Amino acid sequence: MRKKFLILVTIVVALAVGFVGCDSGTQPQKPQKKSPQAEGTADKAQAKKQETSPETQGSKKSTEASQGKEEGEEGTKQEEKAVKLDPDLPEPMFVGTPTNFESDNLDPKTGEPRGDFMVPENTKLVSVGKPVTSSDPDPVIGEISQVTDGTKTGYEGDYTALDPGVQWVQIDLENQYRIYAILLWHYHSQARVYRDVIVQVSNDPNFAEGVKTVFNNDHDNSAGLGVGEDYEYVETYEGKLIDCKGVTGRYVRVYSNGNTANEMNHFTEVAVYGKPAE
Ligand SMILES: [Ca+2]
Repeated sequence: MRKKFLILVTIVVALAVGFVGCDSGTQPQKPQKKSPQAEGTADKAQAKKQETSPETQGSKKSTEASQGKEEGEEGTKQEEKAVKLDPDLPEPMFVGTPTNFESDNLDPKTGEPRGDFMVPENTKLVSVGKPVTSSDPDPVIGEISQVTDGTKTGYEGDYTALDPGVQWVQIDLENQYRIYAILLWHYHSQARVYRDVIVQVSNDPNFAEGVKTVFNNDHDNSAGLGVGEDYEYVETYEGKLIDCKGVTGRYVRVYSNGNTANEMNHFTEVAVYGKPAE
């Protein structure tokens, strides 16, 4: 009896499977199949969709989705339109590729033109005249306010010099900014490499938390802030341009640890380019 019943069940199941198979067409697996390419495209489309505004996503029907996406992308492009950073540069103090210094971690692009650097439209110089503090409150030469006085020539008297060892200057931008570039000048009237150049951004004036490191060329951790992967570079009139990628913060701190000519830490100017953070 039980055997008959089992056979009956088997037949019924077999018929049912066959019926479903016929009903769904000759390629029952097709709807579940997706080529890796199609899958990738869908993922990308989904990712793009998430990048656009929630309003666009919510209000548009699927038939209007592509149109809505284009509008969203255009809107984003307009907001973040890139323009060439055009910093005010001082006159060069020497020409040619400098060689009279030692560095085992020197930027291989040393001596090459820097080229254009793009920033979002309406990015402004936001550091001039802003308050400066430092690890050495009594500079050997000059005043720490010279770090943001807008003067960046390589002449004597246009820099402040802090004691030997690891020292820093810190700028209070007085508001939070999205920072896109920092241009940094030490003493640049001769070819020099400043050691352990580390640039950090934070909303904490004590740099105890929320610290974002935007540049670190201390490749042997001699400053004790961690190993950095950036190159050492030679000071020139162009300043060192640091790509900050829109990092947000109110305070900028710049470290150094002597240089190839002497143990002092000379700061000529730190120029911060950004837009108010919303
Ligand atoms: Ca200055």
